[in-house]
Amino acid sequence: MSTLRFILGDQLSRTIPTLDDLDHDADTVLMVEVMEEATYVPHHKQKIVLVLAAMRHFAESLRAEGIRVDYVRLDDPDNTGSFTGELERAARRHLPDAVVVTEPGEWRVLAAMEGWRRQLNIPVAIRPDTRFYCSRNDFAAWGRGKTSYRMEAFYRTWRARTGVLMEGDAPLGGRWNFDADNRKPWPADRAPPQRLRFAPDAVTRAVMDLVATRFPGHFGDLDDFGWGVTRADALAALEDFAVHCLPSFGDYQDAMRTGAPFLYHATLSPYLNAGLLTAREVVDRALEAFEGGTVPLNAIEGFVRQILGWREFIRGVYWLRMPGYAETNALAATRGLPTFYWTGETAMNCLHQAITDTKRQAYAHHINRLMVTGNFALLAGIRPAEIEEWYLVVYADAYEWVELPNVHGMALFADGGLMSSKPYAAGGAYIDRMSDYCGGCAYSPKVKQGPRACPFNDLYWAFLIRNARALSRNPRLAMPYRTLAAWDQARKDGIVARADRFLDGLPTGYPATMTPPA
Ligand code: FAD
Ligand code: DLZ
Ligand code: SF4
Repeated sequence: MSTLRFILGDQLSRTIPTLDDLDHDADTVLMVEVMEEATYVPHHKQKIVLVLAAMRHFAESLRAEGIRVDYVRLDDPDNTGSFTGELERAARRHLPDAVVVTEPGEWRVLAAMEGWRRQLNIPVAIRPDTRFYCSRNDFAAWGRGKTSYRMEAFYRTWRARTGVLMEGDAPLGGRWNFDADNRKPWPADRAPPQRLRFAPDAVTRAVMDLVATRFPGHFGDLDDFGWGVTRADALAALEDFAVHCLPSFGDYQDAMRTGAPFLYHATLSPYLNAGLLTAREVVDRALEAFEGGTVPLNAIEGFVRQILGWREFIRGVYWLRMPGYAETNALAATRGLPTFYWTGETAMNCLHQAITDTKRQAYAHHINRLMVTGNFALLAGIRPAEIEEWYLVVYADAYEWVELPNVHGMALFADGGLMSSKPYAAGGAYIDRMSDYCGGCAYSPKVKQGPRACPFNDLYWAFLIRNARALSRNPRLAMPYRTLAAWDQARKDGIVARADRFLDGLPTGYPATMTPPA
């Protein structure tokens, strides 16, 4: 019995179920570099480099174990360009008795996988992905009967189930949530920490050349590529984070600072999502640091919440609600995406900084994603599909299972509150409090009208006015709606007119230098 074991670019884990029961003598592992995966959205150049270089290294590590690997490169002249085409070709080469895969991270790919049995005419086993704390079935059981899902409730249940940061039935330290301690702005005199980055090796440099030649019109710079591409790199990044950054992770979790995109964040999501690290080993290493006494409770709880809470919850919502989840547009948002999302060329310094960091590093931390680029898209009423595509393109860690609920549900409220109790809408004062961006901006959050007025302020109030029917009864928005109720109609009309004038003046669509999606 020979089995063809197909491993995708975000399944680079030795523990991937595809490799369970591998027969070294009879089986072949298949890995394929295909144009379809690089172009179904025009991914950031660094994301393509990271995935392809990590795939090549992973294949080598399997070969070093004596495993037979059939690896198809992007520039193979016979490459058909798709998972399905390459699997068909490989099945003709190897004549396997069966194919084994692990469920993918995107609905689009699962739909293709489900056709493989018929197309290949041999058994195809799609195994559940066991690299998460919460299986799709367990999440479905937890969500049964609920009309909305809340991360906090999920997180408490899973803390109790796993025993992480628990003292018997109670949360360690007497509280489930230390978020209130985790909102310190970055002190002006504090230097950002030096972060561990990785110099590209020969394999990575060859992929960088390939990407520069084949995808010149994709978003993003290659010059600063510093991501790890091997399991050893990912473990080193985890170690560096646990020792040097985790102790301060909580305090400055929401802070933003010019020219310092990483601060004390883990920068581990590209490795977790590609499979170079598992959630359990990241949480276990963080807990070990906490037990060693170097990490305060607000930091470890804040970090565990991100992985055991948010990451698992987001994945659960994606698989429970897809494919219909992507189709909702609760706030009827229809504007095109401003061109500055691709170029970074805008006088709004917060957006300029967040987008420039993103171009340079294929990274921005959570608050930049949520409260700068996400907040603008929410307030401006950008059509969900357009801004969702942007998020899927620009980040090294972006795969639809994690990108979509974060954007559609958390940033845009396009699901009407299925996973958030209110939209994350904010004016300029929030960005001013949490960053140093406003100091270097052509606008000021303190100026309410005229050419220096921060556009976020009118956009914020105009958003609430426009969406009053959908949002004014939300108890968590009672305060701003009370403020609005005290304003006369002429004042409100003026705000909406100024906001519309500002938005109507923004060019939309891809710049001429970029490749639109295939
Ligand atoms: P840290 O802040 O140090 O957090 C530690 C880890 O927790 C991360 O590595 C990540 O695995 C996990 N995590 C934290 N928050 C979330 C979350 N909301 N959802 C899922 N995992 C989380 N994350 C992605 O991995 N891919 C995406 O495509 C993605 N798109 C996002 C889009 C928007 C609009 C928003 C608001 C958030 C998005 N996130 C996404 C979540 C989060 O911003 C990133 O996981 C985080 O910035 C990654 O950097 P880090 O490793 O330094 O994270
Ligand atoms: C993101 C990506 C890219 C750019 N290229 C490949 C590839 O050539 N081969 C591959 O197996 N995977 C690639 N990936 C990751 C896939 O897009 C990812 O595995 C699917 O979206 C399923 O989650
Ligand atoms: Fe952003 Fe407004 Fe601050 Fe400028 S003034 S950086 S636009 S929040």
